[in-house]
Amino acid sequence: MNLKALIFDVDGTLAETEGVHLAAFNAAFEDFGLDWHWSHETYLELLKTTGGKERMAAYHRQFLGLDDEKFLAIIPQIHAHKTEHYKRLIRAGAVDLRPGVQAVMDNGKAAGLRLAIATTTTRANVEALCQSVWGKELEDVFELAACGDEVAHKKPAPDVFLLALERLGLRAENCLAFEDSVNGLKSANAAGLRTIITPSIYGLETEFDGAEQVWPTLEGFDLPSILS
Ligand code: XBP
Ligand code: MG
Repeated sequence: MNLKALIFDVDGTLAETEGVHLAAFNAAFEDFGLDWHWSHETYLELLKTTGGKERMAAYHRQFLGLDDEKFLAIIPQIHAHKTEHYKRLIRAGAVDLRPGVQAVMDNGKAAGLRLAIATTTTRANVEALCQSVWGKELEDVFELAACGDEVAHKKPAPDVFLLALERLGLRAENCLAFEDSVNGLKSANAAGLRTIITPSIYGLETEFDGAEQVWPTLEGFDLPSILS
């Protein structure tokens, strides 16, 4: 494999951020006086819908059986509040990198590989994570990022990985993806990428058909074995 770049998912892969997303959603619901409070169990089910705005619409329609166009129209405003809460919590140090992630990034860079992001979340959230974890700007840690609202179709569609490949100017066979969920695996595979899976504690999935390798964390993953 003539590897040239590593493309990382963010939520659940770089760090276990979904607990912070959940807290941010519930804080935003309070801001808007909604009698919504998502439990951990409800959120595990809701995570099957990627994208925070899409997730709130899914809760409204599928969980509450409603279809109120006036409410659906204010979801972007609720999501903007949610993002501000998320950034505040991340900046306060809510998460650390998952085990082994920094070593894979360091080994990749030492081997001359380019590092990129392909995520469903917002660029602002990735920027907050980079500041919190590395004290740096996003582009000082990763060469580039492809983020949720930049593409028409979120994961499991391939769009965001295809955008990352386009911006890198690389072919899928020269890149390796890192993901935590079946939606992410499907997205990366559909874009033609071999994918290393490290399941998130917020995932219900146990089967990852199509994964190149599945590891509990990246501590066990041996990048040189892929480089050879
Ligand atoms: C996981 C997602 C995101 C987050 C919430 O993204 O599906 O929607 O759960 O973030 P990733 P937003 O591809 O990084 O695993 O509210 O910003 O969507
Ligand atoms: Mg993820």
